[in-house]
Amino acid sequence: MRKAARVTDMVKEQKTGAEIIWRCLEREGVKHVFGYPGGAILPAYDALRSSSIHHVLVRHDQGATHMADGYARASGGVGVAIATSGPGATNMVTGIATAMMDSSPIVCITGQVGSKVIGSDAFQETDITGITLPITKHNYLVTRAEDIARTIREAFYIAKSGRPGPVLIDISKDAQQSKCVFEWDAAAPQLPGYRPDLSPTADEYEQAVSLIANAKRPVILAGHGILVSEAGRELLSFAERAEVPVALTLLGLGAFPASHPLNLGMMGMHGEAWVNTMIQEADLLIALGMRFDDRVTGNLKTYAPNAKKIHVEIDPAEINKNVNVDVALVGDLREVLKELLEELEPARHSQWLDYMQQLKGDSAVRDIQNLPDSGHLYAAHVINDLWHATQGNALVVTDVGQHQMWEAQYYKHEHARSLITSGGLGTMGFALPAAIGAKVARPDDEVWVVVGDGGFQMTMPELATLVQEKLKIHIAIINNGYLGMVRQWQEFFYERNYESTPLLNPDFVKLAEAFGIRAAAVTQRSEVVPTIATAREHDGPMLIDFKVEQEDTVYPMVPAGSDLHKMIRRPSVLVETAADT
Ligand SMILES: Cc1cc2nc3c(=O)[nH]c(=O)nc-3n(C[C@H](O)[C@H](O)[C@H](O)COP(=O)(O)OP(=O)(O)OC[C@H]3O[C@@H](n4cnc5c(N)ncnc54)[C@H](O)[C@@H]3O)c2cc1C
Ligand SMILES: Cc1ncc(C[n+]2csc(CCOP(=O)(O)OP(=O)(O)O)c2C)c(N)n1
Ligand SMILES: [Mg+2]
Repeated sequence: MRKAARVTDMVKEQKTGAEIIWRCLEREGVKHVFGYPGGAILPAYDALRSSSIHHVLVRHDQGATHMADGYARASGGVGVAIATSGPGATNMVTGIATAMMDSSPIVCITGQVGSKVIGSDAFQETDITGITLPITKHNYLVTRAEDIARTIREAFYIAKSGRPGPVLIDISKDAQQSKCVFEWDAAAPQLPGYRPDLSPTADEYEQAVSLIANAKRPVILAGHGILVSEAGRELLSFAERAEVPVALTLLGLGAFPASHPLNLGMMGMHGEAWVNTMIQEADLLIALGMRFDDRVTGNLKTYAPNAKKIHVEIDPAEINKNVNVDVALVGDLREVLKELLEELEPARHSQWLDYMQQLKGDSAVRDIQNLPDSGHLYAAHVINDLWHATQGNALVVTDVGQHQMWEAQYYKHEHARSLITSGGLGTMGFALPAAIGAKVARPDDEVWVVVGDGGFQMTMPELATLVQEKLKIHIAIINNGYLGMVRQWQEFFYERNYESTPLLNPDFVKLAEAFGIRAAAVTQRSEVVPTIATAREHDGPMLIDFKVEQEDTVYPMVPAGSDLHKMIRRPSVLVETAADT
């Protein structure tokens, strides 16, 4: 009897490549995948029946990638998207580039034609590893079942370690169909050239501590890296001990509580005027997990001219890429902050903080929230009311455009991972699918989509996915009848030539109802709060079409390439109106 058992042990069980895909994903802890089937990936779909993993059927392969991305950003884990070869794979390109630009860890699995016909223009063949080479952290073409397990393990490791990013695995149909022995342990990643675990030297730490100790007008620039490395607590201790105000990038919002007295708000093109002014006048910038995007710096030649700069960053390629720095600390932010905290002496910068209050006061009189109610429905009002109603506790997923900037300005983010938005690529159509991914990751959280009337129409078929998955997600369309952000650029820089920006929109309420989603239109300010309340109380998803002021403008604005302090502010006539009241 015992002898028979030993013999069975020795004859290792064979599995198809398709089965191995699911076994590996299960071992990686994957619970949900987002995908769309087709011929070259059908063996994998056939083998799904033996898996505990839940497959979310999307309505467009691009949606699958944004959902995986939203899932990753909401959870801190890795999102998984699946598509077939050819058009399925190419439809993923925008979502992969979006994840790459924002360092979001996703693994995309695509089917490929049989290995024997690769290169023959076979039906639905496309060179997706070639196409995605510049927009993935790494990618693979797998043509043997024996290589699937190792590749999937490596892909997950690469996607989430170091600076996170998307990894694509293209698996030929015959690799999915053929059988081999599945050995998880033997498939451990072997990546000798890959070094995601760098750390600074003692000398570099010393230089940084000395710069911080000597600064009179320091500003922390906190970015997305804080959220990635889960360094929120360390950031808080650092800022409080050294008494340094914290400016945030768009992707860093939520990394430092909005209500904290040291929180400055968002920096950059549509950042608050006081934030940009303080950056320009600082004598030390402490950049933490942010990459000095051009939306953040404006004209590099005049950027923070009198400031020494410290850059804490995990990716050595980011050091001195856009802005030359005095000290670079290359490593994981949380680890680096912990080390810095050991050495950091308490300090006070009361004069500098008084100056901040003074600058804030000047901006407050220009703030639309403080202006008399003109009877118009402004997007800023809608978002401010949404913030009040949800007490800042919702997970908001925004699209790209003016509404995205108003959300960043008027929804005060208290918590990490409470805003998901496409920053680097600025991908319209991101919000709805990304919110679906986020809700799948955090089913108990209140999720709001804030989306423009233009961007919504790019991925609105995913409403069907939302309904099929029975997800309670609320959608606030900020409907200004324009491709608003482009219209704003035309207003400022193209003599109001509104070429191709007015939108003829469908009836969004009827559209939602066609999907079985409750919906309402709002045209008056008085209806905003009650309609938001109705949505929150409703036992299911709800779409609200907020018909807002059509030619409204996001202020302040630093014109692209201009000096950061040269912002276009809200016209003075409004300031005078405010001062009169
Ligand atoms: C219409 C529009 C307007 C915009 N306007 C603005 C604006 O006014 N202000 C603004 O800020 N942005 C704006 N953006 C967004 C902007 O384009 C960038 O996406 C954003 O500034 C990038 O923020 P980030 O550098 O924090 O994040 P990322 O681009 O995600 O960079 C994060 C950095 O952190 C590093 N990192 C990751 N993990 C770690 C770790 N564990 N340890 C250390 N480092 C790590 C990464 O290597 C990377 O360099 C706008 C976007 C759009 C679409
Ligand atoms: C896929 C894609 N195409 C084009 C653009 C350029 N673009 C940036 S903002 C914008 C207008 C967005 O309009 P809407 O969704 O209505 O939002 P609004 O600005 O009006 O709030 C456009 C066209 C983009 N960012 N993404
Ligand atoms: Mg619009």
